[in-house]
Amino acid sequence: MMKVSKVLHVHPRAESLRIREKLIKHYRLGVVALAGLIAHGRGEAFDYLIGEKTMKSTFKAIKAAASAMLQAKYPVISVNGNTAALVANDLVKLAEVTNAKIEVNLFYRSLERELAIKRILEAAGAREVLGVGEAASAQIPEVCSERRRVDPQGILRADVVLVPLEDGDRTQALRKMGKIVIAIDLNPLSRTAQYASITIIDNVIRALPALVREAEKMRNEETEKLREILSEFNNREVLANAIKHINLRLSELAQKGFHIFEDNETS
Ligand code: PTJ
Repeated sequence: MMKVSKVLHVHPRAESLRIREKLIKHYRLGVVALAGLIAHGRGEAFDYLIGEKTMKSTFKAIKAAASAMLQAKYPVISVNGNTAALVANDLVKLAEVTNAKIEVNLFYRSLERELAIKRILEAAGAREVLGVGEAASAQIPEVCSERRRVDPQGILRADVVLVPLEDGDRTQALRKMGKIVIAIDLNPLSRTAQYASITIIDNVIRALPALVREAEKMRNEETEKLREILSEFNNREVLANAIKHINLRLSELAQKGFHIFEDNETS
């Protein structure tokens, strides 16, 4: 049997396999939850439908998200297992550019996982990691999962919270608390995507670096300009455009018949 490392050089979907390997490795290291592997599979399915490229309408959401984070008085980035495994460096860079706090917040909470994620973030350059152990001493009302536990110096007092790979209940609860919630989720139909103030419908692998680039570009903009970007942003439109994009893409593919397997069939 061919070793995975060899397959990675020749496989047509090598990048996708590399990401899977990274998640499996981090599952074994106690960073990613077992359910995180399943959640990634759901994400991959939507990425296939989207075309594995950032959609035009998503760039609008990325711009609005950068503008919201740069305008925020107290922005916080919520980090879970999958995002720590996949984009730790970009999370730390984003925190630096937008002057945001980083907080570990898990659906499947355990002190071991919190510490493992903290170590990864620190290795990526984070100087402060909130929400670990006793530090997560506050609770978000109306959330029954472990995600309700937050740091009083972090998510509890934040005005803007970035939540990559979130669940719908907490997104809704954070909105009810008056916070601006920025979600990153490949599924435009998920409750998180629907409830967030700004939904970046994209793979965290692409969305995080794009968000860092946008924040770097915009960090010296006038506050007035940043406000204008945010006030003109319409999340309903972004969600509708993503669904239209999938719909159109599938219709075109259905008309053409086979697409990606064409070469294989003739060779
Ligand atoms: O690390 P923990 O303990 O917080 O647990 C993490 C998971 C992901 C298991 C937990 O947050 C969970 O159960 O999430 P859900 O409710 O399954 O939601 C995950 C969402 O993220 C789904 O809508 C997926 O489509 C989406 N998703 C998965 N992988 C990616 C993604 N979105 C963007 N980029 C991805 N790579």
